[in-house]
Amino acid sequence: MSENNFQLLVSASPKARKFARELGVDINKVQGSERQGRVIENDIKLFVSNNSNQNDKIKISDKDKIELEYSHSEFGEVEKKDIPRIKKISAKYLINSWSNIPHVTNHDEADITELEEFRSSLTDIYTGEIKKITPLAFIVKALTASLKKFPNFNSSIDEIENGKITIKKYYHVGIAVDTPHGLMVPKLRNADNKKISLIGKELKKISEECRNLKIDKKELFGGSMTITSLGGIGGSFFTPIINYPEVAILGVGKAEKKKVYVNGKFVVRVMLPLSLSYDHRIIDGAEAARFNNDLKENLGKNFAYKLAV
Ligand code: CAO
Repeated sequence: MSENNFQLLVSASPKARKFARELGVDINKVQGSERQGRVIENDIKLFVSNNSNQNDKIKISDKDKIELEYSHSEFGEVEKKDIPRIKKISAKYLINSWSNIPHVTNHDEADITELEEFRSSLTDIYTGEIKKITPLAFIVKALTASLKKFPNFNSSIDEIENGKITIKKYYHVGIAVDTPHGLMVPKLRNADNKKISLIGKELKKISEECRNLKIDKKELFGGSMTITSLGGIGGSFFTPIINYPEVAILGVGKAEKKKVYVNGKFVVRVMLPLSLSYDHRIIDGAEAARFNNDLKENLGKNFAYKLAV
C-alpha cells in the first residue's frame, strides 16, 4: 500500500462513519480533532457547516438568470428564510430532470372498487383487528408486475450518447416521502418478492426514517421507478417530474367514488387517478398507454397478487 493510500484511511469510529455517510460527507476530507487526527461527530458537523454554503448553492446557469427590476420589499413587508438543505439538494436534480428529459404525462383512471372492498376486509387472524394497509402497498405490488412486462420502464439511459440502455433486473420502487425537511425518495427494495402486508410495514418504516433523517444515503439511490402518491392528501391528476436516472414516475391521486358507464348503465365505482410521466426518448406514448392498461388490470377486479397479502 502506498503512503497516499494510508492518508485516505482516516481514523474514525463506526458511529462517526455512519453519521458522515448519512450526511453524504466523504469522511476522508474531514479534519479530525482527536489524537492522530481521529474524526468525531463534531468534526463532521463543523465540516458540513463550513462547506454548506458552497455545496448547497442551487446551480442556475447565468444565461437562465432573470434580473428582477424591483426588489420584493418595494411592494410591502417581506421575510427572508433559509431554504432547507434537502430542498437545495433536490433542486439540482429537479432542474436536471426538467431541463434535460423530454417528459410526457399520460393520465388514466383505475377502477379499484374490488381492491378497496378487499383492502377494508383485511383483519388480523389472531386479534380480529382491522389491518391498516394503505392503497399504496397494493399499487407498489401492481407496479412491479407491470415493470416485469414492460422492462423499458425499469431502465436507465445515462449512456444514451453511446447508444446504451441499462435494463435493471431488480424491482426497487422509489417512494416520494413528504418530510418537514423536503421531499425524499427512499427505495422499497425487491418489492416484487414481498407480500403486501410487508410492503405496508416497510412503507411506514422508510417514511419514518426519512422524516427523522435516519435513512442511509445509499437507500435514496438505485431505484427502478418512483411512485409519488398524493392520495392521502387530495387532488386527482398532476405532472410528476422523473427522478433521474430513472425513466418513468407514477403519480397517484385520491381515489373517489364516481359514476362510470359500464355495460350500458351508470354504476358507482371507486376510481384511482394515475399520472404516468415518462422519458419520451425511450418510451413512446403507445407503450405508456399499454403500461397504464396493464397497471389498471393489476389493480382491477382480477388482481391475482391479493393472494400474497
Ligand atoms: N386514495 C384515497 N385514499 C388514500 C390514497 C388514495 N390514493 N392513498 C392513501 N389514502 C388514505 C390512506 O388509506 C390513509 O387513510 P386512513 O387514515 O383512513 O388509514 C390516509 O389516506 C393517509 O395515508 P398516508 O398518506 O399516510 O399513507 P400512504 O401509504 O398512502 O403514503 C407516503 C405514504 C409516505 C407516500 C405519504 O405519507 C407521503 O409522504 N405522501 C406525499 C408524497 C408527496 O409529497 N409527493 C409529491 C411529490 S412531488 O412534489
